[in-house]
Amino acid sequence: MTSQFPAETSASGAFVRQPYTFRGRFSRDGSTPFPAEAGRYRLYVSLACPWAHRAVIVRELLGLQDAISLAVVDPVRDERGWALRPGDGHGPDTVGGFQFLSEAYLRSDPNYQGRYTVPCIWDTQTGQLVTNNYPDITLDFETEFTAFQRPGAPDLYPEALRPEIDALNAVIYEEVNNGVYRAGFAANQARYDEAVTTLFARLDALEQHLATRRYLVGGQLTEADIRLFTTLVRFDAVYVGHFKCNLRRLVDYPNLWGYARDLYQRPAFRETVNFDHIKRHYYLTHPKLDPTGIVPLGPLTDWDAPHQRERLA
Ligand SMILES: N[C@@H](CCC(=O)N[C@@H](CS)C(=O)NCC(=O)O)C(=O)O
Repeated sequence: MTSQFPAETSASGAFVRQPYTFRGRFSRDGSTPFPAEAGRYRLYVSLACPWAHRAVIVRELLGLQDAISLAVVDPVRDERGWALRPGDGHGPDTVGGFQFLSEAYLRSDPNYQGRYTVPCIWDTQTGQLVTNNYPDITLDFETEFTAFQRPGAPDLYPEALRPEIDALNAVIYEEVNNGVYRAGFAANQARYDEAVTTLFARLDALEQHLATRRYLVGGQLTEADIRLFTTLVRFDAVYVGHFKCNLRRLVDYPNLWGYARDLYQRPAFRETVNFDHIKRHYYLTHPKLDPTGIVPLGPLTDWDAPHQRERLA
């Protein structure tokens, strides 16, 4: 049984994420039990989930679709956890044969007590989960699956930029990616106030940062942009209302909003954004936050409006 909350609340009322359980790493040289191979691994995601969305975008950008198969869960999660059922944009799990994601977790470890989270990767050869540790997944796609990437695939994690990318990722994770969850799942006013204040201070700083730069780090698209994008694209649709992150909207930040559209207007981003899954997941999966089960129709947002950020290239 899983509760509606993705993690526990501490005694102080703060939202605390659970640690990851499956932490296998892929290797290009076979130095780990999971060598990078085409056709062996299957990525399980929810298109609603910002952590899973990163992996979906990177898989597309790098052209790994034929090497790593994809299974999309139903966006609405009940007490049985994520389900694989026929539907729009998702379907039965023809490879793993799972009806619920819990089956993959419990087949890998019958004593597993944690949450059944996406993203996770299933090894069709050994019949076990390799990892549900999302920060490793994109980095391994970028650095260990190079032999299977499309010709001309971008280097999203260039060695020279790694210290800067890692440092920015750490701050953005704490204050933005997880910051919206800390606001939404805060159990008291003080923890909510803290999370929202910190979140918007960081968005204000990023707004300045992006005034003169097209990308976050090094004048090129990197892992850092993908991690920020998956929170920004959900911001006005769910975090402003459902998580009460409402000091400002994304559309109120000219640079952040232009930056988000610049990314969205590329196929690997646009084709992996599913606002229907995003809205139905958040508004229907946390009845404590939104007991009516009514999914808002808006906002009406023009993601295709010209962004004019080429001038910063
Ligand atoms: N496993 C990670 C991140 C991934 C994550 O939170 N995934 C969510 C969806 S956005 C999930 O699968 N939740 C299922 C659950 O909590 O039962 C964590 O909780 O820190």
